[in-house]
Amino acid sequence: MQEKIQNIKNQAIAQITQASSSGELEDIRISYLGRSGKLAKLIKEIKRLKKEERKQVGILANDAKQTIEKQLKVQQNKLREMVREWFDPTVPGAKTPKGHLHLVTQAIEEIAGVFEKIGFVRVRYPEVEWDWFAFEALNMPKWHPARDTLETFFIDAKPHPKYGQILLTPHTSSGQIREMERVKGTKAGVDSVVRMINIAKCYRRQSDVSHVPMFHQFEGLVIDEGIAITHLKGTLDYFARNFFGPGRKTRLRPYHFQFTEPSFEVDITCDVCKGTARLPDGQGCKLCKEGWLELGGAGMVHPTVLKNGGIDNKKYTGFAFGWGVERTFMMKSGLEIDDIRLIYSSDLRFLKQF
Ligand code: FA5
Repeated sequence: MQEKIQNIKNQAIAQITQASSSGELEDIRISYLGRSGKLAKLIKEIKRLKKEERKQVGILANDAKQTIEKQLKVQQNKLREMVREWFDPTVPGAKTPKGHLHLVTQAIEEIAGVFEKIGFVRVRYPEVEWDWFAFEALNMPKWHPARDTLETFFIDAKPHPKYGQILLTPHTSSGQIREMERVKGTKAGVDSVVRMINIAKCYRRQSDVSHVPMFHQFEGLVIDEGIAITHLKGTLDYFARNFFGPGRKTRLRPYHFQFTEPSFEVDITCDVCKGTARLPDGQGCKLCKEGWLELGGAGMVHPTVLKNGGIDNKKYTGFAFGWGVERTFMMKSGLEIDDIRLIYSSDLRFLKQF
Protein backbone atom coordinates (compact mmCIF):
# COMPACT_ATOMS: atom_id res chain seq x y z
CA MET A 1 0.00 0.00 0.00
CA GLN A 2 2.80 2.38 0.96
CA GLU A 3 4.55 1.67 -2.32
CA LYS A 4 1.35 2.27 -4.25
CA ILE A 5 0.93 5.68 -2.62
CA GLN A 6 4.52 6.59 -3.39
CA ASN A 7 4.08 5.58 -7.05
CA ILE A 8 0.88 7.60 -7.40
CA LYS A 9 2.57 10.64 -5.89
CA ASN A 10 5.57 10.38 -8.24
CA GLN A 11 3.32 9.83 -11.24
CA ALA A 12 1.19 12.87 -10.36
CA ILE A 13 4.22 15.14 -9.88
CA ALA A 14 5.69 14.03 -13.19
CA GLN A 15 2.43 14.84 -15.00
CA ILE A 16 2.00 18.16 -13.23
CA THR A 17 5.45 19.43 -14.19
CA GLN A 18 4.71 18.57 -17.84
CA ALA A 19 1.31 20.34 -17.89
CA SER A 20 1.16 23.37 -20.15
CA SER A 21 -2.27 24.81 -19.41
CA SER A 22 -4.67 25.43 -16.54
CA GLY A 23 -7.15 23.06 -18.17
CA GLU A 24 -4.60 20.26 -18.17
CA LEU A 25 -3.77 20.93 -14.50
CA GLU A 26 -7.43 20.71 -13.58
CA ASP A 27 -7.76 17.35 -15.37
CA ILE A 28 -4.75 16.04 -13.43
CA ARG A 29 -6.18 17.28 -10.14
CA ILE A 30 -9.45 15.48 -10.79
CA SER A 31 -7.75 12.25 -11.87
CA TYR A 32 -5.77 12.05 -8.60
CA LEU A 33 -7.63 14.00 -5.96
CA GLY A 34 -11.18 13.97 -7.33
CA ARG A 35 -13.84 11.82 -5.64
CA SER A 36 -12.98 8.76 -7.70
CA GLY A 37 -9.39 9.84 -8.34
CA LYS A 38 -6.47 7.45 -7.91
CA LEU A 39 -5.34 8.75 -4.52
CA ALA A 40 -8.86 9.18 -3.18
CA LYS A 41 -9.61 5.53 -4.00
CA LEU A 42 -6.56 4.37 -2.07
CA ILE A 43 -7.45 6.53 0.93
CA LYS A 44 -10.87 4.81 1.06
CA GLU A 45 -9.09 1.45 1.40
CA ILE A 46 -7.07 2.54 4.47
CA LYS A 47 -9.88 1.63 6.84
CA ARG A 48 -9.51 -2.02 5.80
CA LEU A 49 -5.85 -2.18 6.92
CA LYS A 50 -4.64 -3.57 10.22
CA LYS A 51 -4.69 -1.03 13.03
CA GLU A 52 -0.90 -0.80 13.39
CA GLU A 53 -0.46 -0.19 9.61
CA ARG A 54 -3.33 2.29 9.33
CA LYS A 55 -1.63 5.24 11.05
CA GLN A 56 1.57 4.96 9.02
CA VAL A 57 -0.27 4.71 5.67
CA GLY A 58 -2.62 7.53 6.67
CA ILE A 59 0.31 9.89 7.27
CA LEU A 60 1.83 8.92 3.92
CA ALA A 61 -1.43 9.39 2.01
CA ASN A 62 -1.98 12.77 3.60
CA ASP A 63 1.54 13.83 2.70
CA ALA A 64 1.01 12.64 -0.91
CA LYS A 65 -2.22 14.66 -1.13
CA GLN A 66 -0.58 17.83 0.20
CA THR A 67 2.45 17.43 -2.07
CA ILE A 68 0.24 17.02 -5.13
CA GLU A 69 -1.86 20.08 -4.17
CA LYS A 70 1.26 22.16 -3.59
CA GLN A 71 2.77 21.06 -6.89
CA LEU A 72 -0.44 21.97 -8.71
CA LYS A 73 -0.20 25.51 -7.30
CA VAL A 74 3.48 25.84 -8.16
CA GLN A 75 2.83 24.77 -11.74
CA GLN A 76 -0.19 27.08 -12.01
CA ASN A 77 1.96 30.06 -10.96
CA LYS A 78 4.68 29.03 -13.37
CA LEU A 79 2.18 28.97 -16.23
CA ARG A 80 0.89 32.42 -15.25
CA GLU A 81 4.44 33.74 -15.24
CA MET A 82 5.05 32.28 -18.68
CA VAL A 83 1.97 34.02 -20.05
CA ARG A 84 3.19 37.24 -18.47
CA GLU A 85 6.62 36.79 -19.97
CA TRP A 86 5.05 36.48 -23.40
CA PHE A 87 3.08 39.67 -23.07
CA ASP A 88 4.04 42.00 -25.89
CA PRO A 89 3.04 45.58 -25.06
CA THR A 90 3.60 46.73 -28.64
CA VAL A 91 0.78 44.54 -29.97
CA PRO A 92 -2.17 46.89 -30.66
CA GLY A 93 -5.12 46.29 -28.32
CA ALA A 94 -8.34 44.73 -29.58
CA LYS A 95 -10.51 47.54 -30.91
CA THR A 96 -14.15 47.59 -29.88
CA PRO A 97 -16.27 47.98 -32.98
CA LYS A 98 -17.58 51.51 -33.37
CA GLY A 99 -21.09 52.02 -34.69
CA HIS A 100 -22.65 55.03 -36.36
CA LEU A 101 -26.09 56.52 -36.83
CA HIS A 102 -28.39 54.52 -39.09
CA LEU A 103 -28.61 55.96 -42.58
CA VAL A 104 -32.28 56.88 -42.07
CA THR A 105 -31.36 58.91 -38.97
CA GLN A 106 -28.60 60.60 -40.96
CA ALA A 107 -31.09 61.38 -43.75
CA ILE A 108 -33.64 62.78 -41.27
CA GLU A 109 -31.02 65.09 -39.76
CA GLU A 110 -29.92 66.30 -43.19
CA ILE A 111 -33.50 66.88 -44.39
CA ALA A 112 -34.46 68.73 -41.20
CA GLY A 113 -31.33 70.88 -41.52
CA VAL A 114 -32.21 71.94 -45.08
CA PHE A 115 -35.71 73.07 -44.03
CA GLU A 116 -34.61 74.67 -40.77
CA LYS A 117 -32.37 76.99 -42.80
CA ILE A 118 -35.46 78.56 -44.35
CA GLY A 119 -37.42 78.87 -41.12
CA PHE A 120 -39.31 75.58 -40.85
CA VAL A 121 -39.76 74.32 -37.29
CA ARG A 122 -39.27 70.62 -36.71
CA VAL A 123 -42.13 68.87 -34.90
CA ARG A 124 -43.13 65.28 -34.34
CA TYR A 125 -46.66 63.97 -33.96
CA PRO A 126 -47.98 60.58 -32.74
CA GLU A 127 -47.39 57.38 -34.65
CA VAL A 128 -50.42 55.82 -32.98
CA GLU A 129 -53.19 58.14 -34.05
CA TRP A 130 -56.95 58.65 -34.12
CA ASP A 131 -58.85 58.21 -37.37
CA TRP A 132 -59.97 61.88 -37.13
CA PHE A 133 -56.43 63.27 -37.54
CA ALA A 134 -55.26 60.68 -40.08
CA PHE A 135 -58.33 60.62 -42.34
CA GLU A 136 -61.60 62.29 -41.37
CA ALA A 137 -60.34 65.81 -40.72
CA LEU A 138 -58.24 65.55 -43.88
CA ASN A 139 -61.43 65.40 -45.91
CA MET A 140 -61.02 61.70 -46.72
CA PRO A 141 -64.40 60.02 -47.23
CA LYS A 142 -65.23 56.77 -45.39
CA TRP A 143 -64.99 54.78 -48.64
CA HIS A 144 -61.44 55.99 -49.41
CA PRO A 145 -59.14 52.99 -50.17
CA ALA A 146 -56.54 54.21 -47.62
CA ARG A 147 -59.15 53.74 -44.88
CA ASP A 148 -59.41 50.05 -45.70
CA THR A 149 -57.83 47.46 -43.42
CA LEU A 150 -55.94 46.21 -46.48
CA GLU A 151 -53.91 49.46 -46.53
CA THR A 152 -53.81 50.71 -42.95
CA PHE A 153 -53.05 48.98 -39.63
CA PHE A 154 -56.03 49.55 -37.33
CA ILE A 155 -55.69 48.88 -33.60
CA ASP A 156 -58.26 46.54 -32.16
CA ALA A 157 -59.43 48.89 -29.39
CA LYS A 158 -62.60 50.73 -28.44
CA PRO A 159 -63.03 53.73 -30.79
CA HIS A 160 -63.00 57.25 -29.35
CA PRO A 161 -66.54 58.78 -29.41
CA LYS A 162 -65.29 61.87 -31.27
CA TYR A 163 -62.01 60.85 -32.94
CA GLY A 164 -62.93 57.30 -34.01
CA GLN A 165 -60.64 54.30 -34.35
CA ILE A 166 -57.00 54.06 -33.28
CA LEU A 167 -54.52 53.24 -36.03
CA LEU A 168 -50.83 53.33 -36.91
CA THR A 169 -50.59 56.54 -38.86
CA PRO A 170 -50.15 55.83 -42.59
CA HIS A 171 -48.81 59.35 -43.32
CA THR A 172 -47.41 62.41 -41.57
CA SER A 173 -50.34 64.46 -42.92
CA SER A 174 -52.06 63.50 -39.64
CA GLY A 175 -49.80 66.16 -38.08
CA GLN A 176 -51.42 68.94 -40.16
CA ILE A 177 -54.55 69.34 -38.00
CA ARG A 178 -52.53 68.85 -34.80
CA GLU A 179 -50.14 71.63 -35.86
CA MET A 180 -53.01 74.00 -36.72
CA GLU A 181 -54.49 73.32 -33.29
CA ARG A 182 -51.12 73.79 -31.58
CA VAL A 183 -50.49 77.16 -33.24
CA LYS A 184 -54.04 78.33 -32.48
CA GLY A 185 -53.43 77.45 -28.84
CA THR A 186 -50.31 79.63 -28.60
CA LYS A 187 -50.41 83.26 -27.43
CA ALA A 188 -49.88 84.61 -30.93
CA GLY A 189 -52.69 82.42 -32.29
CA VAL A 190 -53.01 81.79 -36.03
CA ASP A 191 -51.38 85.11 -36.77
CA SER A 192 -48.09 83.39 -36.04
CA VAL A 193 -47.64 81.55 -39.31
CA VAL A 194 -47.47 77.77 -39.52
CA ARG A 195 -44.19 76.57 -40.95
CA MET A 196 -43.76 72.99 -39.77
CA ILE A 197 -41.61 70.11 -40.85
CA ASN A 198 -43.03 66.96 -39.27
CA ILE A 199 -40.77 63.92 -39.58
CA ALA A 200 -42.12 60.66 -38.23
CA LYS A 201 -42.68 56.95 -38.77
CA CYS A 202 -45.57 55.77 -40.94
CA TYR A 203 -47.05 52.32 -41.40
CA ARG A 204 -48.77 50.64 -44.35
CA ARG A 205 -49.46 47.09 -45.44
CA GLN A 206 -46.95 47.17 -48.29
CA SER A 207 -43.64 45.52 -49.18
CA ASP A 208 -41.80 45.54 -52.52
CA VAL A 209 -38.76 47.22 -54.14
CA SER A 210 -40.07 50.71 -53.35
CA HIS A 211 -42.31 50.03 -50.31
CA VAL A 212 -41.71 48.85 -46.74
CA PRO A 213 -44.37 48.39 -44.03
CA MET A 214 -42.65 50.90 -41.71
CA PHE A 215 -41.10 53.98 -43.26
CA HIS A 216 -40.63 57.69 -42.55
CA GLN A 217 -42.14 60.75 -44.13
CA PHE A 218 -41.33 64.44 -43.83
CA GLU A 219 -44.33 66.68 -44.04
CA GLY A 220 -44.11 70.37 -44.72
CA LEU A 221 -47.01 72.66 -43.92
CA VAL A 222 -47.02 76.42 -44.42
CA ILE A 223 -50.06 78.57 -43.63
CA ASP A 224 -50.15 82.33 -43.88
CA GLU A 225 -51.96 85.12 -45.71
CA GLY A 226 -51.28 85.08 -49.44
CA ILE A 227 -49.55 81.68 -49.67
CA ALA A 228 -49.64 80.57 -53.31
CA ILE A 229 -48.55 77.65 -55.44
CA THR A 230 -45.36 79.49 -56.41
CA HIS A 231 -44.25 79.30 -52.75
CA LEU A 232 -44.79 75.54 -52.82
CA LYS A 233 -42.81 75.11 -56.03
CA GLY A 234 -40.02 77.39 -54.82
CA THR A 235 -39.72 75.44 -51.55
CA LEU A 236 -39.61 72.05 -53.27
CA ASP A 237 -37.04 73.27 -55.82
CA TYR A 238 -34.93 74.70 -52.99
CA PHE A 239 -34.99 71.36 -51.18
CA ALA A 240 -34.20 69.31 -54.31
CA ARG A 241 -31.27 71.55 -55.24
CA ASN A 242 -29.82 71.35 -51.75
CA PHE A 243 -30.36 67.65 -51.17
CA PHE A 244 -29.69 66.16 -54.61
CA GLY A 245 -27.39 68.78 -56.10
CA PRO A 246 -27.98 70.98 -59.15
CA GLY A 247 -27.70 68.22 -61.77
CA ARG A 248 -30.93 66.36 -60.99
CA LYS A 249 -34.38 66.94 -62.45
CA THR A 250 -37.67 66.86 -60.53
CA ARG A 251 -41.17 67.19 -61.92
CA LEU A 252 -44.63 67.95 -60.54
CA ARG A 253 -47.27 65.59 -61.91
CA PRO A 254 -50.96 66.49 -61.47
CA TYR A 255 -52.60 64.09 -59.03
CA HIS A 256 -55.48 63.89 -56.60
CA PHE A 257 -55.34 64.04 -52.81
CA GLN A 258 -58.45 64.69 -50.76
CA PHE A 259 -56.68 67.18 -48.52
CA THR A 260 -55.04 69.41 -51.15
CA GLU A 261 -56.41 71.21 -54.19
CA PRO A 262 -54.74 71.36 -56.64
CA SER A 263 -52.58 68.30 -55.88
CA PHE A 264 -49.38 66.92 -57.35
CA GLU A 265 -47.00 64.08 -57.06
CA VAL A 266 -43.31 64.91 -57.16
CA ASP A 267 -40.91 62.68 -59.10
CA ILE A 268 -37.15 62.69 -59.55
CA THR A 269 -35.00 61.19 -62.29
CA CYS A 270 -34.11 57.71 -61.06
CA ASP A 271 -30.55 57.35 -59.74
CA VAL A 272 -30.43 53.62 -60.50
CA CYS A 273 -31.06 53.88 -64.29
CA LYS A 274 -30.04 57.58 -64.51
CA GLY A 275 -33.47 58.42 -65.89
CA THR A 276 -33.22 56.03 -68.85
CA ALA A 277 -35.46 53.25 -67.43
CA ARG A 278 -32.82 50.81 -68.74
CA LEU A 279 -29.87 49.25 -66.94
CA PRO A 280 -26.42 48.78 -68.57
CA ASP A 281 -27.23 45.09 -69.19
CA GLY A 282 -30.25 46.12 -71.30
CA GLN A 283 -32.79 45.02 -68.68
CA GLY A 284 -35.54 47.41 -67.59
CA CYS A 285 -34.93 49.36 -64.35
CA LYS A 286 -36.00 47.17 -61.44
CA LEU A 287 -36.86 50.17 -59.27
CA CYS A 288 -38.63 52.87 -61.27
CA LYS A 289 -39.63 51.24 -64.58
CA GLU A 290 -39.99 54.62 -66.34
CA GLY A 291 -36.93 56.71 -65.53
CA TRP A 292 -38.69 58.68 -62.76
CA LEU A 293 -39.24 57.73 -59.13
CA GLU A 294 -42.09 59.20 -57.06
CA LEU A 295 -40.83 60.90 -53.92
CA GLY A 296 -44.02 62.31 -52.45
CA GLY A 297 -47.20 64.29 -52.75
CA ALA A 298 -47.87 68.01 -52.49
CA GLY A 299 -50.54 70.63 -53.01
CA MET A 300 -52.45 73.63 -51.70
CA VAL A 301 -54.21 72.85 -48.42
CA HIS A 302 -57.92 72.19 -49.03
CA PRO A 303 -60.16 74.88 -47.45
CA THR A 304 -62.12 72.16 -45.61
CA VAL A 305 -58.91 70.97 -43.93
CA LEU A 306 -58.11 74.53 -42.79
CA LYS A 307 -61.63 74.77 -41.39
CA ASN A 308 -61.29 71.41 -39.61
CA GLY A 309 -58.09 72.71 -38.04
CA GLY A 310 -59.92 75.84 -36.85
CA ILE A 311 -58.20 78.20 -39.31
CA ASP A 312 -60.10 81.00 -41.06
CA ASN A 313 -59.99 79.76 -44.66
CA LYS A 314 -61.13 83.11 -46.04
CA LYS A 315 -58.08 84.83 -44.61
CA TYR A 316 -55.41 82.13 -44.79
CA THR A 317 -54.14 79.77 -47.43
CA GLY A 318 -51.43 77.15 -47.21
CA PHE A 319 -49.39 74.52 -48.98
CA ALA A 320 -48.34 71.06 -47.83
CA PHE A 321 -46.10 68.27 -49.02
CA GLY A 322 -45.30 64.80 -47.71
CA TRP A 323 -42.30 62.84 -49.00
CA GLY A 324 -40.82 59.49 -48.11
CA VAL A 325 -37.49 59.80 -46.24
CA GLU A 326 -36.16 56.42 -47.43
CA ARG A 327 -37.01 57.06 -51.09
CA THR A 328 -35.53 60.54 -50.93
CA PHE A 329 -32.33 59.12 -49.43
CA MET A 330 -32.17 56.31 -52.03
CA MET A 331 -32.22 58.89 -54.79
CA LYS A 332 -29.11 60.70 -53.61
CA SER A 333 -26.78 60.89 -56.60
CA GLY A 334 -24.47 57.92 -56.94
CA LEU A 335 -25.94 55.67 -54.23
CA GLU A 336 -27.79 53.47 -56.74
CA ILE A 337 -29.85 51.64 -54.08
CA ASP A 338 -32.24 49.59 -56.16
CA ASP A 339 -34.38 48.06 -53.39
CA ILE A 340 -35.77 50.05 -50.43
CA ARG A 341 -35.91 46.87 -48.30
CA LEU A 342 -32.09 46.84 -48.15
CA ILE A 343 -32.29 49.84 -45.81
CA TYR A 344 -34.00 47.73 -43.15
CA SER A 345 -32.25 44.42 -43.89
CA SER A 346 -29.74 44.90 -41.01
CA ASP A 347 -27.03 43.68 -43.38
CA LEU A 348 -23.84 45.21 -41.98
CA ARG A 349 -22.06 44.95 -45.34
CA PHE A 350 -24.65 47.42 -46.62
CA LEU A 351 -25.07 49.59 -43.52
CA LYS A 352 -21.33 50.08 -42.97
CA GLN A 353 -21.08 51.94 -46.28
CA PHE A 354 -22.95 54.97 -44.94
C1 FA5 B 1 -49.17 60.73 -48.91
O1 FA5 B 1 -48.85 60.01 -47.97
C2 FA5 B 1 -49.68 62.11 -48.69
N1 FA5 B 1 -50.01 62.27 -47.32
C3 FA5 B 1 -48.61 63.10 -49.14
C4 FA5 B 1 -49.10 64.52 -49.18
C5 FA5 B 1 -48.83 65.35 -48.12
C6 FA5 B 1 -49.81 64.99 -50.27
C7 FA5 B 1 -49.27 66.68 -48.14
C8 FA5 B 1 -50.27 66.31 -50.32
C9 FA5 B 1 -49.96 67.14 -49.24
P1 FA5 B 1 -48.38 59.01 -50.72
O2 FA5 B 1 -49.25 57.91 -50.28
O3 FA5 B 1 -48.17 59.15 -52.19
O4 FA5 B 1 -48.91 60.41 -50.16
O5 FA5 B 1 -46.98 58.86 -50.01
C10 FA5 B 1 -46.01 59.87 -50.11
C11 FA5 B 1 -44.63 59.28 -50.22
O6 FA5 B 1 -44.35 58.45 -49.08
C12 FA5 B 1 -44.43 58.32 -51.39
O7 FA5 B 1 -44.20 59.04 -52.58
C13 FA5 B 1 -43.21 57.56 -50.94
O8 FA5 B 1 -42.04 58.33 -51.11
C14 FA5 B 1 -43.48 57.42 -49.46
N2 FA5 B 1 -44.13 56.12 -49.20
C15 FA5 B 1 -45.44 55.82 -49.25
N3 FA5 B 1 -45.66 54.55 -48.92
C16 FA5 B 1 -44.45 54.02 -48.66
C17 FA5 B 1 -43.99 52.72 -48.26
N4 FA5 B 1 -44.83 51.73 -48.01
N5 FA5 B 1 -42.67 52.54 -48.11
C18 FA5 B 1 -41.79 53.55 -48.30
N6 FA5 B 1 -42.16 54.80 -48.67
C19 FA5 B 1 -43.47 55.02 -48.86
